[in-house]
Amino acid sequence: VRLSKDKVGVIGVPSCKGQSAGGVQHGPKALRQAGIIDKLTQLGVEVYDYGDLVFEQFDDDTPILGLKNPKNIGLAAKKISDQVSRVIKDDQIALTLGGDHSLSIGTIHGHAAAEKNMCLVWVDAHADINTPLTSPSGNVHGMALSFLVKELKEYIPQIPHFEWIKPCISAKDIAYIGLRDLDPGELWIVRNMGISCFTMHEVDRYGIDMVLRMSMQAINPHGDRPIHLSFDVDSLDPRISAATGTPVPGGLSVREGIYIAEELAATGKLTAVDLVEVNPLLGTKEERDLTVYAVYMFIISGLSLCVI
Ligand code: B3U
Ligand code: MN
Ligand code: MN
Repeated sequence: VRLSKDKVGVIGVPSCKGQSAGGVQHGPKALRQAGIIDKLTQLGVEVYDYGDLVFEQFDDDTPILGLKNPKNIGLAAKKISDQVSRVIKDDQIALTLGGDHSLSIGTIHGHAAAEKNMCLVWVDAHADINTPLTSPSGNVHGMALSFLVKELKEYIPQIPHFEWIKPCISAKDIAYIGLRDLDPGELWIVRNMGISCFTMHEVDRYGIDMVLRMSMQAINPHGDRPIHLSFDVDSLDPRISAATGTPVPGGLSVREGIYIAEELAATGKLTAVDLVEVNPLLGTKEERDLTVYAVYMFIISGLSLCVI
């Protein structure tokens, strides 16, 4: 099995303002300490580590239409987008270590800027596609996709510092895997906009291999499109990933999660991976270590040549 590229660019994104629990900004540090970069290097991957992005902090950031931290998040997303775009144009796979899932506004925007034809696999317990008007919480990590999907353009109000974000992906180019906790507005969007959706029910019914085949059939039938894998650790069952802000029972097993990484890597078209919502301040030490270890295995499986 070959990777799409033998070079990986690592970008740490210590973001936390897209949700309300403290600690998720320490995700990149915890994942680095697990030894991901050394392991990838030992396995023959050329790794370029760009360190963690530094974001200016604005304390005068009042919510707009309920959306919390618009200035911090809007400006951070621009920085993330530019960095991911640069890394992909340098012919490296962009591996982004988060941080909360609002960072994917930037990573997907940046990926689409570098590779027009990209498609997206979003693995999560949640759909993260509330608009600012349907969001029950005002947390941007639950809205990330709404700013990016072309078909939702008319539903998105103007938010200061978000003006630069141009919808860059069509509903038909997105596949969800692992969903099990949606809000009413999200359910309406997923049902009516044409996004492929494989909830935990489909994973149970068809098995993860078939779900991946159906996902690729839907968004990448010729296997020629660059793939963006956005992986929220809360897609995994909380027995494995307790160290995350919004755990939901009934999730993916470790093997199902890793199988997603392996199979998408085996397409040879994996171009960007987001790893988000690891919060090392939640759970016991054992729970935190297990969450981080599962993510470590996921990344090594997806980004090294160890699919023999
Ligand atoms: N859908 C809810 C909760 C949520 C979304 N993403 C996470 N939690 N991690 C919301 O706030 O939009
Ligand atoms: Mn989630
Ligand atoms: Mn998410």
